[in-house]
Amino acid sequence: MVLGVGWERTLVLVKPDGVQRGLIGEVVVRLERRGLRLAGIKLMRIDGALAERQYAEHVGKPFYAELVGLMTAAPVVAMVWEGPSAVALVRSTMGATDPVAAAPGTIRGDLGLALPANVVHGSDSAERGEVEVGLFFRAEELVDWRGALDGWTGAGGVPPRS
Ligand code: IDP
Ligand code: MG
Repeated sequence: MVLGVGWERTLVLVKPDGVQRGLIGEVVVRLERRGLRLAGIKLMRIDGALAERQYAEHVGKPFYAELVGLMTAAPVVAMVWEGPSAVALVRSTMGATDPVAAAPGTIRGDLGLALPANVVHGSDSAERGEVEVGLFFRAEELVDWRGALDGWTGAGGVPPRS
């Protein structure tokens, strides 16, 4: 897959609390409207081994068991979103980790109540995005396509004259 200059890929999860609360569409529509491009999506369960790899940086922290308990309690929707500065765009759309601190207008600030439940995950760097995409998706599960509106979002150079 060849990404444009400055393009990044990020793993987004609608977490089990978001799936159970019927918020899958709510998350997807907010990312679509930013102009990001969806490259892969699936409903799946996370087992203990995958949870440990996904959250390796948090092993040993006081909330780790609670976090893994949440992430394995019900299905998640795993997605790959790509675009220029995709990581930062997703992080700002999600809002701060703790719903109490997340600004209104963000997913967590509008829809979250209390940790560890905060509706959504997004990779925290482009490097981590590549790792996490590889944890959740095989290459053949990702689709390489062009958005018809990319010229109008700034994602694809100058738009055609109309
Ligand atoms: P992030 O999801 O915004 O990147 P991280 O610090 O990477 O936040 O934490 C991963 C996840 O662990 C959070 O999204 C949340 O579900 C959970 N978590 C983080 N800090 C706490 C806490 O203090 N108590 C309970 N759960 C937490
Ligand atoms: Mg994180």
